[in-house]
Amino acid sequence: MKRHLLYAGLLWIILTAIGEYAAFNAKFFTAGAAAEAVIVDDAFRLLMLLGTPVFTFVLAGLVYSVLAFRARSESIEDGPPIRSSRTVTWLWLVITSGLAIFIFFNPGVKGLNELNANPNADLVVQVQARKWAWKLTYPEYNVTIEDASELVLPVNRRVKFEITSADVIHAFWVPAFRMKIDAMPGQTNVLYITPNQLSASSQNDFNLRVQCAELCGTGHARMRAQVRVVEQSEFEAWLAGQ
Ligand SMILES: [Cu+2]
Repeated sequence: MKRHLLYAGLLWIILTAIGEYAAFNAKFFTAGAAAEAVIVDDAFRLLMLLGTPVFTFVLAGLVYSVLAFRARSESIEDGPPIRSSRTVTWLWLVITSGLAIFIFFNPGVKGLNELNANPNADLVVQVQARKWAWKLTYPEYNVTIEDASELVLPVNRRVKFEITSADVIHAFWVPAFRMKIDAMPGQTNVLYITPNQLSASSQNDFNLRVQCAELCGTGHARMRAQVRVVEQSEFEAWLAGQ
């Protein structure tokens, strides 16, 4: 028994080392383009780091048991019954509950607070989704764009998006900003985003575009608008031209 625990434990440590190395170093996504993206990416990485030892614990137990306790050809009898261990049960309960409670507060409550607590914004953009287009309004500038082909934003300004829908449930999503929220009829959902990188001049970046992320009918996949992040002066010039 001691020997089995030792081997399974070693397997757990090795798998955990490999998993943590990957979780630390893997590039899960392409580069973010908003201040909020850092918070989301850090949260994702923390969850990977915390989840890896739990995953490899189960994997090590499973893989080791399959190899060490497999039926030998000369025996088709059941193995000896497994008795539960109170210690193991309690340890499992306490450790995994502790982890769940920890991530509820960090990155859960802490991260949401960082994203949403500050109600100040430099710019408001109202977004109305419908089948199958985005209508964008800059209320402070009296500019409305029906069927927007692009969303133009000033760099390093905190933008408050007020998102709703004219018909069914859609979802506002910009991958490079890491932010996504449902667009629902009769309700306004709010997202704060601070783009912190100018868009490259080459367009058609599928990471940097508004994409509907809630299946809403035949035009769903085409329901998108390129995001263009520009300097404040260029932004104002663009507004004036609308
Ligand atoms: Cu949609």
